[in-house]
Amino acid sequence: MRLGKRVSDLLGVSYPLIQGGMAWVADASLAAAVSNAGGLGVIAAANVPPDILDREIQKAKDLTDRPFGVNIMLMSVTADDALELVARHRIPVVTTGAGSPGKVIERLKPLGTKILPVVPTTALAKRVERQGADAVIIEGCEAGGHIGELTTMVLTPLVAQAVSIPVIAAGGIADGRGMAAAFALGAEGVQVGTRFICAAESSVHDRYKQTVLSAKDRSSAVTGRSTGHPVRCIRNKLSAKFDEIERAGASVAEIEALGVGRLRAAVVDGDVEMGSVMAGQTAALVSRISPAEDIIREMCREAEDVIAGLAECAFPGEEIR
Ligand code: TUI
Repeated sequence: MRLGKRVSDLLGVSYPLIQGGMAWVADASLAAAVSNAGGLGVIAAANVPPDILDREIQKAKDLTDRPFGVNIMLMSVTADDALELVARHRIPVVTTGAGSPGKVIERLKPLGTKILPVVPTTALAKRVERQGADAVIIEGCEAGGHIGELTTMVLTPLVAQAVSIPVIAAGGIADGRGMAAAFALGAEGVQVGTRFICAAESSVHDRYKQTVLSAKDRSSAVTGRSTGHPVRCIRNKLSAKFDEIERAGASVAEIEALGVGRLRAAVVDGDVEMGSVMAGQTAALVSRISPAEDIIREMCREAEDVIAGLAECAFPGEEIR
């Protein structure tokens, strides 16, 4: 069977590659570009007022005839409105994050929507399978934004052996090497976020893109660990301020207050010093701005090459079989 066929058939796409539903970043123009290139583009509904989300969905429908999805961020105050819009537009695929997707599954499953919750642990993966999820996206802590504690390297095989629905790996995947590794670990698809921040079709502020492009391995920081809602971003004045107030014993409310509006400030206004430049550890691997189509083709081609190369190898020394 072709690699990732269960996932590409489920989603109705050519490649088993989903674009991350990044808040403020994943709009209609990015989602449509990814879908037109054969992946699954996703519009982020987090904190988007219903009239604007409605317009974005309509815009994506105008820009592509291929399937695209919507990400419902369950902690967002607009999550219920997003759920109704997705139902009304008969969106074929929904990804969820930052909470239990029970209500989403109950509302959308009867409509035939494919539901792919993002989860950070094995226990949650098993729970969403029981609740009726069609596949599960496991997100390792290499990812950007709101993260769990486990790495993709460990979470992928653990969840792959614990559930029967397809596992899609997210966090730490930005090229064909990471994609091949995810398949080696038992994933049947990948979700890619950070690399698409620097897609030509991404509307994020140019200073945000340049900050991702300049990132090195140690540029990545996690803010707000003590609140129980850690967020991975690129180290800057804001992340230093988070460290400072956390060390000084600030309350959860004070720490959370420091984060309010910071993602929008970075993405929309280009405030890359006091804004929250959310990105995964793979920012260090992203070195140029390219069209979504080139990103997808390059990743899939490289993954095939890596897998073919490994198949020719053998360990030195005595035969083991
Ligand atoms: O949701 C994400 N990543 C995000 S959301 C986001 S928006 C934001 N804006 C400002 C400040 C903070 C965040 C940025 N990045 N990833 C998916 C994800 N879901 N990671 C972890 C989870 C998760 C956590 C708990 C999923 C389910 C869950 O369930 C808890 C329960 O008890 O059911």
